[in-house]
Amino acid sequence: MTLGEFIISNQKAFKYSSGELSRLINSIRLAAKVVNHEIRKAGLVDITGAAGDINIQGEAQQKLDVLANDLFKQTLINREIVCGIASEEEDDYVIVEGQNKTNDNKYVLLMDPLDGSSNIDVNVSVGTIFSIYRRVSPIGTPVTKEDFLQKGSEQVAAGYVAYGTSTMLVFTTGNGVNGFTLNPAIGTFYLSHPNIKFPEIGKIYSVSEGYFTHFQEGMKRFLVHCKELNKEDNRPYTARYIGSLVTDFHRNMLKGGVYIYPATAITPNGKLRLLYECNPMAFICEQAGGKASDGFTRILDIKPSELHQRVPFYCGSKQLVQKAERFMSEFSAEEKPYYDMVSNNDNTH
Ligand code: AHM
Ligand code: MG
Repeated sequence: MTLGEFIISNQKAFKYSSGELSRLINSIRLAAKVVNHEIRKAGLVDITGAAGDINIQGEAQQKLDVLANDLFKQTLINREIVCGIASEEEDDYVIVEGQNKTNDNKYVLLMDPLDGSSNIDVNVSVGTIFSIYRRVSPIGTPVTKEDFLQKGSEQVAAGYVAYGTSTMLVFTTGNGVNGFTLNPAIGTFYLSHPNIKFPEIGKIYSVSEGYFTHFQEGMKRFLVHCKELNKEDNRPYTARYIGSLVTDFHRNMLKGGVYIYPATAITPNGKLRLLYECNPMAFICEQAGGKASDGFTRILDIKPSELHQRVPFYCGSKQLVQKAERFMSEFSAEEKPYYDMVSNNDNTH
């Protein structure tokens, strides 16, 4: 079954079936194929000049994350399919107006157009993450910040594109998670992973342990626990950290594991962005039977206050996330204010 056929046959299962959401997913599908095409040429940059340089046609080359942002934005704007866009690459949200300066669309889209982009130069997989909400402000008026600052539990759809050894589009509309693999020869996504479910018990942990010294006590003890020998519990676990959220998440969802970007003494709110990294992944995670929290609280229950706010992120197989949370509440509950009270919502890395 192709993605196009899937969308048509599942239209009724989409939360809102006016066809608008289907058209929006279709637009994402198109943009994903264009971005995929650009990414697959990335290794040739060495021949035509590094990003930021002047290429042989004398044109300035765009960095791929900026290019991906423009491609997704333009596709959505040209098709007049959303009323607003927020992106990791944009300081503020973008109001999308139709040709007559009005816009009757009801959805806003938030995205990280190219996550893990520092991996591009070394030929490692990257991804696009997106999150879709129904606007809360009146239809026909310009979108407001409140349309974007909704709890993750209000998401209508969320997904990611993994540009890996193959290109996959994985998404949920609140009715399970399905994965589609691109056949590059004909440019069509096929349903390859229907109804994906996280293995409840995983064996993989994905944490950047290089920051160990900056972690809270609970996280340190959890990591020691992961490495201890315990046959009943299948330990020691396996460490896998690519540093590309989409790729780490995707592997863990298929094989069973937990991804954690915790609070550190240097980055008290972690690194990842709540609105367009953690919320969409948390929605997919829960829809696949997994669990996502900030170590204490369910991600989807957090009321956002800023477009680019960061949050510690624990996400994956239920039992592993629960285990990490137990270590956090036993040893770091006292330290929790160290994440709550320090504001680290700037948009710089
Ligand atoms: P980015 O949005 O600048 O690409 O940062 C997000 C990425 C995630 O994909 C990845 O898991 C994390 O940053 C890696 O960070 P670190 O290098 O600190 O481990
Ligand atoms: Mg990112």
